[in-house]
Amino acid sequence: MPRPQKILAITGGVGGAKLALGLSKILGPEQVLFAVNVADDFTHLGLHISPDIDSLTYALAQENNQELGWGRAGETWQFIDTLGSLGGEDWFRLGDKDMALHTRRSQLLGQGATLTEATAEIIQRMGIKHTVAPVSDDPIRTVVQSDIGELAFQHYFVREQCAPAVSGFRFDGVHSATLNPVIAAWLTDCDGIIICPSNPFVSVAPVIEVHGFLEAASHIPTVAVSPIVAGTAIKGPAAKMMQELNIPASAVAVAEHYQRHYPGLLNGFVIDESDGESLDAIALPTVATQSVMKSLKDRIALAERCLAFFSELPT
Ligand code: FO1
Repeated sequence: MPRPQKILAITGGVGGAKLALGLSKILGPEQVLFAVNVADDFTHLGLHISPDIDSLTYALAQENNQELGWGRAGETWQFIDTLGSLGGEDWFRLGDKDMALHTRRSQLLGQGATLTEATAEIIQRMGIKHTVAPVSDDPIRTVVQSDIGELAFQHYFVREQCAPAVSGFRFDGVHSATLNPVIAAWLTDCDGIIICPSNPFVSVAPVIEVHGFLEAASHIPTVAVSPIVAGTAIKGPAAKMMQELNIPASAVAVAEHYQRHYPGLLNGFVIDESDGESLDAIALPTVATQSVMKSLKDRIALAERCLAFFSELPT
């Protein structure tokens, strides 16, 4: 297959955003569009929070908080600490700078803007040239089924610190949500899809399960990057979730998950060089490369490797 000229990159949280930054450094806004999960979104303290859009926005602006692994760089916490001292909810740590973004987004939505429009306004103000497209403007919300009952995603992830054992997930609204027309239009003439190393169960699933996505993507070469490296997730609870779902926490099992649940979607799979011995166990064209991204150079190198991989895929 030829090296693609126009890419759709699917991203969830922080891991996906790292590769997205690498892609943004080698592909212009006409060459890559970012399709982002919105199922982690929730309304909190009266504000619309879109954690995965936020992670991507801060990553593309190179304003992400590297110490915390989420949120904005150079953050202060006066608001949330003061709120806590007044008896308010402070388990979801909203930094002072971050609060400005959520306030602005919520204001724009309140004035009638779509999430796509509100995101476009904010990222343009932050100097980002690429398009960050929520997979849908309609609400999609992940419900985590766990040993302590059903939990809204942020309640599971942040409030409960991913401690409950998961037994399944539900994406409320995913089947009635309309695929973002910006993404639908991009899919008509893009020639490659990269699924960034995001959690396949709770970050990628609620993107690709939006009505019309898989059909529109069916003719487009698609490559996924494993978020599981050497049996663990670089960030987040993917490996823990897999164990609780009785799936081995391995890159091989991630590939099998995609093949079983979305047959025909993947044309290629990217694993970390440390999992190189698994190459023969994956029933897809697979490449092993350095996929752990510590520096900007690593992010760009993985982006380059993913793009080059398309031309190694059988036609
Ligand atoms: N993650 C945390 O672990 N603790 C937090 O207090 C927290 C606050 C937060 C605020 C805004 C935002 O956009 C994201 C935030 N995150 C926090 C990260 C986020 O909830 C998760 O990383 C994603 O939902 C998983 O993709």
